[in-house]
Amino acid sequence: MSNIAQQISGVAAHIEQAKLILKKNDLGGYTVPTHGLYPFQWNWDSAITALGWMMFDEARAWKEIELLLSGQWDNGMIPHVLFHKDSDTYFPGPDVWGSHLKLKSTSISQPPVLASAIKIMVEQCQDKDLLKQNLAQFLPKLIEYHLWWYRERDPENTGLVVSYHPWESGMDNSPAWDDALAAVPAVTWEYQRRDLNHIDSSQRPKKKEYDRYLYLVEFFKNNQFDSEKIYANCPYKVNDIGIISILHKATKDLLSVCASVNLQDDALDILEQKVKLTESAINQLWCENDQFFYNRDVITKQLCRVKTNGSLLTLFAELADQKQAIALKDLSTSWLSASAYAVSSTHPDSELYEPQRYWRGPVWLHINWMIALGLEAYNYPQLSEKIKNSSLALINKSGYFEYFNADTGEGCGGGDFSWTAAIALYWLL
Ligand code: 9YW
Repeated sequence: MSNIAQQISGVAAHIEQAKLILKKNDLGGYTVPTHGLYPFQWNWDSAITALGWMMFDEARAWKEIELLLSGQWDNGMIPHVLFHKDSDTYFPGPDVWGSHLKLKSTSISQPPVLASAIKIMVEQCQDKDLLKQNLAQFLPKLIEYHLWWYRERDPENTGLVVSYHPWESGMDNSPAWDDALAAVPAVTWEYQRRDLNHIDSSQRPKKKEYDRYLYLVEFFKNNQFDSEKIYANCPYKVNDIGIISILHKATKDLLSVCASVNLQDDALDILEQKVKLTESAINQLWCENDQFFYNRDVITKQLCRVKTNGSLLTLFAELADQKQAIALKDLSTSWLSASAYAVSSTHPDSELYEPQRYWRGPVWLHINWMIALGLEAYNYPQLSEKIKNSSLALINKSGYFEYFNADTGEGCGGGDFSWTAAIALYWLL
């Protein structure tokens, strides 16, 4: 048990509760983020949740990945949501997305943390036969997934992939997307949101955002999911620093897992080149004046000048040079002191900060986990530890919520949440 584990009270009870949450959210091989609000399999949730399963049930952990990969498209994309079974508690469902594959899904992806989760799972796994068997099955699919990102989302080979939807970022209503999203037309048809049946509207995105999220969903469908047409005409295109960082880290992790099993494949050379390309391109997103990596609106070519936590993921990716890393470490220190607990999703000094509205301020544990790993990689163990401790203090105070009010630590969004439980298991076991 780690030091942190001893510091928070009732550790054994927390661990038991976290395991129970994963079991309760298990729908027979895949884990829903939480019942009701999110009744399907989400991409980055599942990757992180598999890590939680790995801490106490290895076979179940690999099963989570198997089911996620079962939704992979022929072009390599792993969708953001897999609609394994029908449910009427979530909107928009498969009909709105309109993909008619055998396993229905959305038509965008999500931050590709999967290969990074798998690298940690490989390190943790005790059952070597199970490991070998699963890797043989998964690695070719993961390679295809990473090739898809670079081929379809960076057709001009810039080193910086583009994202087409705030849902793809996983940070839906982040203020970083406000300007880019404002340029997207709103749908004019009536629809019934289901999220507001579960959660108070003060903790969720607004109608003006949903109107545009839905426009984009229809845009993909009306363009028959054709990558070239979408790249040419999508009214929303951003360089998402969170996705770019997570993809970069995951590609390096994938290459390392492939090397560890001596996998030979020409595609690995392509991935090596993409890693180098991103390393040389990343400074386009660095603002020397603000000492910060920003997201960028690819259509207007403007940086999105709001400080959100996605930028600290450049530490997780080890994309920051030493000088940038010092600046980001200093900023993380002051960011941490400005929030009551852990790193909030938007910097509390921003005028767009809202402590309980989803990605506009609240604290998310899985992001803090990645920031903590990044700080550790840059050799700032004390700050990394502080982030873990303040994150675990949230669970201690409020339980396993989807996210937490950054001013009060109060639990927000869905309860008994899978990735929150998974991160706790990773830290506590
Ligand atoms: C949605 C499931 C997902 C997360 C996203 C988060 C939210 C809602 O919930 O998205 O309707 O897709 O923003 O990161 O994967 O937990």
